[in-house]
Amino acid sequence: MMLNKWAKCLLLTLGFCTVQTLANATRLVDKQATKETKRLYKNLKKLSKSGIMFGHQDDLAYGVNWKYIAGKSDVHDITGDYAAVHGWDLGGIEHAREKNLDGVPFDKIKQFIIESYQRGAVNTISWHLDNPVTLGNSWDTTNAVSAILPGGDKHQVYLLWLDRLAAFLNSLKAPSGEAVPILFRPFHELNGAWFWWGKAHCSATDYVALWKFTANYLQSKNVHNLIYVFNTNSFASAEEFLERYPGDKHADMISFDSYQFAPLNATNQEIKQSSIAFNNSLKTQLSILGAIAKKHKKPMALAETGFEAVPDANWWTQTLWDAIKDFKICYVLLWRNFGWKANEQKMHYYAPYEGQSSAADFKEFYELERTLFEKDIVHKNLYR
Ligand code: BMA
Repeated sequence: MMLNKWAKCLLLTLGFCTVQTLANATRLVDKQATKETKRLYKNLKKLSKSGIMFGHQDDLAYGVNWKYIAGKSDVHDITGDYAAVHGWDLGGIEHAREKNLDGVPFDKIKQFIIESYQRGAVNTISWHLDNPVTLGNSWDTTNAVSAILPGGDKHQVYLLWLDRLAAFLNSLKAPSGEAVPILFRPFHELNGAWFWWGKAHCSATDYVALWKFTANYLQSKNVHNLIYVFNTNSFASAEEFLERYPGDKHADMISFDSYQFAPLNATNQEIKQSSIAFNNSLKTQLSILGAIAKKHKKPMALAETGFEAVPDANWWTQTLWDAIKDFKICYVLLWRNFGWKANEQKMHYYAPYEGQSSAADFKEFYELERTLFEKDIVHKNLYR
């Protein structure tokens, strides 16, 4: 068939627009992102079609009743496989400390990040940094955001802290020389009231300014291995989720944190009730997030979740998986397995360990076709 000049022109324009739309959808905040970082981003979007990666905070460093045993992991003890996503926290790096706020040495974090990257897994980093005004911890809610922005009297302090953060991020180099890509989730749970960068303690304008300043400054320090993950805590509406969103050009992924809570002495029936309510609330939030993700063309994640000490034996398949299975999230990350918290007189862990009451159900969860652990993702070469 012969096409006239106008038809050809129209087809070319349409083709160009499609290519442009695809390019926009895979463009990162950091225009100079390394090629491994770009590939990971592109592959994460693809991967969400085949399943949901399982993640665990500090998984390789310690677990319930053990610390720093090479190769050990509570998840691996039950499933024979490692998590696909490893979460780490850099709280304390701002003071050039040797250990993070939970006592994990930064050189070990670095080693675990590099090793898991070499195996083909994914790493994500949060930053429970101290309050720059009082030097209290992240939970010291003295107003501080405006003080660290340009012109604020703690701006220089913040620059020093960012320099230290940048140096650590730049030190995450594989033996072959490239920087390990990181899903970076700073100033997380931003709509909560508990951190100094939380909603009640700074204006939306200042939060967004802090977000953009941080991303630009890190790039000016040659940090080009980050995928920027925007993160709220539980939310009730798209408006709430987006209230402090920095804009599509300034965020690569969208996510939220949501935990299940029940009183320590809850009866089995109360626990089941709470699991049903949590399952419903996750579904509601994920459907809102799904619509936002579609509109803004961003991959999405459940960046932190869990039910402390997992007192519900079928929680993995019946509550968590049932809630997330129909949504295109890239990953779900469970918080850390600390063990006995003496100051609070309770167990603090979110993934099961061998012998824990939900371990059998976790194994079933592992065996589901669409839950992705390390062995499911390594052959997909996420960095190529
Ligand atoms: C919290 C708890 C704390 C920890 C903090 C940062 O949810 O696990 O014990 O200090 O995260 O990792």
